[in-house]
Amino acid sequence: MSFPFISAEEAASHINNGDNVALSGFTASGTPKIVTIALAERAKQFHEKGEPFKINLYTGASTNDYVDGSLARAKAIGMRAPYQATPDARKGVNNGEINYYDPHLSHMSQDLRYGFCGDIDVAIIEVTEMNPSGEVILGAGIGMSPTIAKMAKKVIIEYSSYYRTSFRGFHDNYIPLDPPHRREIPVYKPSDRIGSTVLKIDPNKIIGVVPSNESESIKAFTGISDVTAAIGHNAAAFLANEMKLGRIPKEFLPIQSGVGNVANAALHGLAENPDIPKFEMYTEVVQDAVMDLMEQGKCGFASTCALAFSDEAMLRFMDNINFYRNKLLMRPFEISNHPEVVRRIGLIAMNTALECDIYGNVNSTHVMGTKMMNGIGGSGDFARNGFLSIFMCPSIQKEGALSAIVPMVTHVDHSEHSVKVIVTEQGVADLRNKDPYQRAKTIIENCVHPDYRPLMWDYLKYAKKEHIGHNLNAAFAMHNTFRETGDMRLTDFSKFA
Ligand code: 0RQ
Repeated sequence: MSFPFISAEEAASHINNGDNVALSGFTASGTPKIVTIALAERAKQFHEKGEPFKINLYTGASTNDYVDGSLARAKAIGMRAPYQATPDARKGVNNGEINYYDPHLSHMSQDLRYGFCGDIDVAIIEVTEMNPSGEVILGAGIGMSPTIAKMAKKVIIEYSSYYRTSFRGFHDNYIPLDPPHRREIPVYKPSDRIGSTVLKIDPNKIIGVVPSNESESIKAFTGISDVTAAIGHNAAAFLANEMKLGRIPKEFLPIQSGVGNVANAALHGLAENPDIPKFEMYTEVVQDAVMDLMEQGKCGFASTCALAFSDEAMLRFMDNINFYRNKLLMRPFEISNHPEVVRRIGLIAMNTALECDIYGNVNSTHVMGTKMMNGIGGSGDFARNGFLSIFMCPSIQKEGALSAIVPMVTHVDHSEHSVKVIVTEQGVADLRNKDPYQRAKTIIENCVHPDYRPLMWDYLKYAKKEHIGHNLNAAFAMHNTFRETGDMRLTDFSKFA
C-alpha cells in the first residue's frame, strides 16, 4: 500500500471541531510541527465566520510553539493534557480559555486506553522512516505514540527529513496489557529492551503523509549560574557521601533528572564530583548535559522517553550518532516513568520544586497556589517511587523578595511522605527518619536563605505545638505579604501571636 503525500492544510481539514487529537513526541522532541500550524489557521477561519472550533489536545509532554503556541493563540484548544510549558498555552490555562488536566505522565496512555478521555479521533505522528505496510521509525521522542497509533480512528503522518542519520534502533515501542491481564514490566536495568524498534500502524487508518523538514527548535541553556552550580554541587556531594556511608551501593544507582535550569546544573554537579562513579540513567528526558556526561565517560547508558537536545546539540548528536547507538534507548513515557520499574531499579530521583515547606511538602506546579506554571510532569512518578527522592530549588527567587521555603506550601504536588531530601544552594536537608519538628529544624538550618531564617523560627514560635506545628492564621502570611508589598521579607508573624 502506498500512502498519498498531502499538504498540511489538507491534513488539517480532516480534523473537526470537538475532535480528540493526540500527538506523537515528548517535550518538543518527536512532536509534529506542520499540521498543527495549518490546524490553527483552520480554527481562525472558523472563528472569523463566527463558528466554534476547538480540539481537545493530548500529547506526550510539553510541546513547542508549533503546537501549543500556535493553537493557544488561535484559541483552538478545549481540553489539554498532560503537560504544557509554552507562554501562550500557560496564559490560556490560567485565564480559563483552556481546560487543563494535569495527571502523572505515566498514567496518560492508560487513561486513554481505559476510555477516561473518550475516543481518539485523530493522531498526528512524526516519523523518520516508514514502509508501505505502515511500519514506522519514530523521531527524537516517543511519548505515547504506540497507544495513540493503536487507538486513533485516523492517523496523519508527518514525515520528517530533518534527521539526516537514521534513528532506527533507538526506540523500544511497547504497550502493556490492561487489567486484569497486566503482567510485570520486564525492565530490570535501564538498558533492558522489552519492545520493538518499529511501530506498526494500521495502514488503512493512515489518511496521508505530510512532508516536514523542521528541527525541534529547542534552544540551548543559557549557562549555569553560581546558584544553580551550588545546588548541583550540594546534591552531588550528598550522593557521594551516601555512597561512602554504604547507603548507595558501590555500583551506584540509576539517576533520573527533571527538566530546566536546575536539573541541568545538577547533572553538571554529578559530572564534576570525582567521588561519583560512572552511572546510568532511567529518566524521561535527556538534555544536552547528558551528551557531555556520555562523552566524558561519566554516564554509560540512558533510558529516556525523548532526546530533548537543543538544535545545536542535535546536530552534534547526529554527527556522532554511532557513538550513542548502544548508550541510549527511548521508551513510551508509560514505561520510562513506570512506578514499578522506578521502585525495582532503585532510582535516585532529582526534580525541581517551585516551593517547599518546612515539613517537606513540595509545590512544583502552582505559583502562589493558583497560577499554573507547567504541570506535574513525571516528577510524581519518580518522587513517589524512587530509592531517594530529591527536590532542588534556589532558596530565593526574584532577587530575594520571595523565599522558596515557606511555612506551608500553597499547593501540594509531592507530600512529606514522598520527599526524602531537599537541596538548595545553601545546603542539604536530609528528611529521612525525622519527625515534623526535626524536619523543620534541618530545613531551616540547611536550606533556607539567611535573610529568611529568623522569619521561619518566628513562625514556629507562634505555631500550635502539636504533631505538626502550624498556625493556620499565619501559614500563608508570607505569600499574602508578597502579594500586598512585593516582598516576603516584610512579613510580621508577631501579629499572629
Ligand atoms: O521565572 O522564568 O520568569 O525567571 O519559575 O524557575 O529557578 O529557573 O527553575 O527552570 O528549573 O524550573 C519547577 C518550573 C523549575 C520546573 C520548575 C520562577 C522563577 C523562574 C523557573 P522566570 P528556575 P527551572 C520533568 C519532571 C515540574 C515538573 C517536573 C517544572 C521560573 O522544573 O515545571 O519536575 N517542574 N517534571 O523565578 C514564583 C516561586 C518560584 C517562582 C521559581 N516560588 N514563586 N516564581 N519561580 N520558584 C519534566 C517533565 O515531566 C516533562
